[in-house]
Amino acid sequence: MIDTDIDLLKGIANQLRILSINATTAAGSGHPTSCMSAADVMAALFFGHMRYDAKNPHYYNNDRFILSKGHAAPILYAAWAEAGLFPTDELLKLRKFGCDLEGHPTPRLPFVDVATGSLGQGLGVGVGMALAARLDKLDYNTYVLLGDGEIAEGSVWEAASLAGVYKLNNLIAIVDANRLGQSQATAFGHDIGVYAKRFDAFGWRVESIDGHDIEEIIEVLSGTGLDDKPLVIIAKTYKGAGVSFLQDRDGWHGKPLNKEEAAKAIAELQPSARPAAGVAIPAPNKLPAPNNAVPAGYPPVSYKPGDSVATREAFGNALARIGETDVRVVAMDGDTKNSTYSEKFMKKFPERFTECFIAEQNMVSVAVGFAARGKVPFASTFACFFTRAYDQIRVAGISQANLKLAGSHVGVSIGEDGPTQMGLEDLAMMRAVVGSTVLYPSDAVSAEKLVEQMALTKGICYLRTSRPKTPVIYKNDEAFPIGGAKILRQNAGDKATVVAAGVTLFEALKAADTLKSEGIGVTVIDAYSIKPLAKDVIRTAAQKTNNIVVTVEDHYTEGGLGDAVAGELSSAGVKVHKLAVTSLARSGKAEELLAYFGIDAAAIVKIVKSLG
Ligand SMILES: Cc1ncc(C[n+]2csc(CCOP(=O)(O)OP(=O)(O)O)c2C)c(N)n1
Ligand SMILES: [Mg+2]
Repeated sequence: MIDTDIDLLKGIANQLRILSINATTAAGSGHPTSCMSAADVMAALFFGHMRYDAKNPHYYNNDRFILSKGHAAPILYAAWAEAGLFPTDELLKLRKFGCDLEGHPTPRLPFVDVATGSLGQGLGVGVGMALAARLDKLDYNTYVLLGDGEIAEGSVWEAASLAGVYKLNNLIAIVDANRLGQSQATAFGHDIGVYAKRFDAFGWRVESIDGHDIEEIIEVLSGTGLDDKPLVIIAKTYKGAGVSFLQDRDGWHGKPLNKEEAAKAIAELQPSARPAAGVAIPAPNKLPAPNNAVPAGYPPVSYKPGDSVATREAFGNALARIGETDVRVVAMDGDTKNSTYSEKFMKKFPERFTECFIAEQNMVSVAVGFAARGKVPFASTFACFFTRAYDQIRVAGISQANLKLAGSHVGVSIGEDGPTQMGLEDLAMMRAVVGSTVLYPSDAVSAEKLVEQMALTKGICYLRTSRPKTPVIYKNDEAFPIGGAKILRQNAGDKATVVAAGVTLFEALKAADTLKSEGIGVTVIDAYSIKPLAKDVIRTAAQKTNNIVVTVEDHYTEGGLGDAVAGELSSAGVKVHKLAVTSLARSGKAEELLAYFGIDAAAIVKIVKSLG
């Protein structure tokens, strides 16, 4: 343990309060009182407990700190400035355009691993990081600071549950229990016992303390890792602590002080404030660096033409295959691994697989945590269930997380299970994520090759896989670059260009055969890369078919393949006729449903014949 100077830490806490007030007053916005309740905890963590190289925030064995209550960003920035990473003057640029000290933390800053501010997400990310530490045999701890209002989020309890299940004694949650939320008191106010009982029930070691008593904070922090449970510190605090006219007052959330108020507040804090300069921050242990090497290549794919394999099964095969040479690959699932086939990876690499149970929001956060530690996480479940983790996916976009998602059981082609199990909105949802890549293979070879591309492409990549078996149509050495498409049929004089992906590609091929027998030619394109779309390939093909394009997809009509094609090509004068699921889906046989919703070969034949 560090030889702790409690008075110095108390002084640093006030210094952090002053810096937070000054920054938010200069910005004219922000959350000073949310910073102030956490100041003693922050001072104790950053200058009396955590081990890290303050000059190198990315160092692989630094303790990690996640500010889950991201609106307290100014105090996080102040802590790193006081730790010597950058001059404290910079703090006065808080929230200004062009400055990376944004309103809520983002990984534009070197000391921020993941974006926070959408409350309830930090603990799940912390679970992922704590699991990554175990996998990499590193001894850093992961600390997550949460608000008491924030822990009303269900995702917090998904994370708390998994941390308890996996006995993550390298994970520490600190709840800044300041009694107040944004618009009123929290549901339980200062009834600390409620929180204590809840975390206890989830398998955590609970310490309830006075969150303004540095000695107590340091003492309970020193108990980190003493048993096999994650540790939660419920810190009873006061919002606006340290300033008489702010402390414990409702109505001050998210309000900066004006200049006069700031001067008054600082006059109260300054006498006991002390800069952190000269505080010796303990160095992390020197342990071997984790192996996160990009592989030189992957083992070959081997299917036989005529094999019938569902793309979801090819996804599982691919994960198990690329995992052999790509040590960065880890996987997680939400109790659907025998349906998504991620169990193929689990069986081969059990230590690199995390069962997240039926908690998809947390599964995505866990994956984001792994990604922040240099891993390439593949999280899989039914496509439809990613919708409930959409906020986590959205924020992962802001984090520019290297996150891989595989959604199976898409569209009405899943058949009998019915509409609650059908992913019919996933293309729209995933396309809208900033910086995302959206892929939709039709056969096993393309699925396998796209999984390789996902592992090698930075950022959020989504793979849409299907339930039914489909024939293998590509050769094992075919390449599937992101942003590409395959022209499978094309002849001079073709009447229309049919753009399809996944199961509807086979409907398009069937339609092409039928039409051919009637003397009508159509170009057929496999648009396996939905975002980015191979717009040049499609446009050039369309120009040869009088600018007539038919899109056909097993997805609701809004935001899917048809909209992607129309959006890219309308300015080129291309007319896009969309075949998609346009009304509420229902149970039935896959073929019946494709026919009923007008996305089968017969529907394609009909529309092509009807076109000018
Ligand atoms: C998911 C989500 N819902 C709502 C908000 C808006 N919001 C920001 S801070 C806040 C209150 C947070 O209270 P608490 O967690 O107790 O933090 P404190 O400021 O008291 O430390 C709310 C509702 C948000 N940022 N994220
Ligand atoms: Mg609060």
